[in-house]
Amino acid sequence: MTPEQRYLFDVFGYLHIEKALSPEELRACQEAADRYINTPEGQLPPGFSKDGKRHLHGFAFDKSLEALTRHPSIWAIVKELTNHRPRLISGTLQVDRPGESSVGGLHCAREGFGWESTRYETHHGRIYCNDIIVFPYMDDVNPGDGGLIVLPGSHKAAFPRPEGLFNNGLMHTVDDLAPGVVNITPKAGDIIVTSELMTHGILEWQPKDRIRRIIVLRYKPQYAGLVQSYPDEIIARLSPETQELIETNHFTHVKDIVKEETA
Ligand SMILES: O=C(O)CCC(=O)C(=O)O
Repeated sequence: MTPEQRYLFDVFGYLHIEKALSPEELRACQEAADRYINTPEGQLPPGFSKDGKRHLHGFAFDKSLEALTRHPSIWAIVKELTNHRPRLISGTLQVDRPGESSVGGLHCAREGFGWESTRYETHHGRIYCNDIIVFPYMDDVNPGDGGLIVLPGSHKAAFPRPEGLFNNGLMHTVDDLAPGVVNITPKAGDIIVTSELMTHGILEWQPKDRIRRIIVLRYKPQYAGLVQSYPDEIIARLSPETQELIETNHFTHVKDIVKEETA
């Protein structure tokens, strides 16, 4: 994690990494995502299934998508935030289609799972956070399109969010955006990194002729979360390195993949 990334993540609670994917990586990911999206449910490989806009285990559908889980643009960040004990707990392909997208009210781990559930701290000049989300974008999001909204700085909030603030937490379009809430508009190939402690939500998808494909990669420390959250058929498709990434381990164990040098 560079000093710039550390400063911005600490102040705002999220990072917007522009052009994280090369044009070739992006094209491969878009094609793979489309293959998953366009395959009828009954013809999907074993272990995959769809739940509305969520395409479960999307990261495992193709090697181009699997590569996102340790992409050089995010790997040093994921390692630092988990204190070098990373575990990928899920990786869903999520699709917003014209007319189908559902609005998501403001929420965060503190509100959903209790104030004591999730930590954000700094130690020895490094950031620690035990619930991280990485969103690689396969499509452009332009101002006015909708999509992800965040309340910058809220990852460090010390007080519960009063119910009435920010339109009671419900905003449908950018026109409803309450002061202080920001709509993030990444381009295809950008990656957003944030924490579940960040108060965030989703605006309705407005474009009539474009979709929004994102991968929702969730990481926790390797000693937290469910013991087994992947079907055997999904695990069998993964490279040995990704299999290590999804493993649970004791907190003293250092995974081989963590020893890899990246930017
Ligand atoms: O759709 C998005 O941009 C955000 C998704 C999200 O917040 C989630 O999956 O928890």
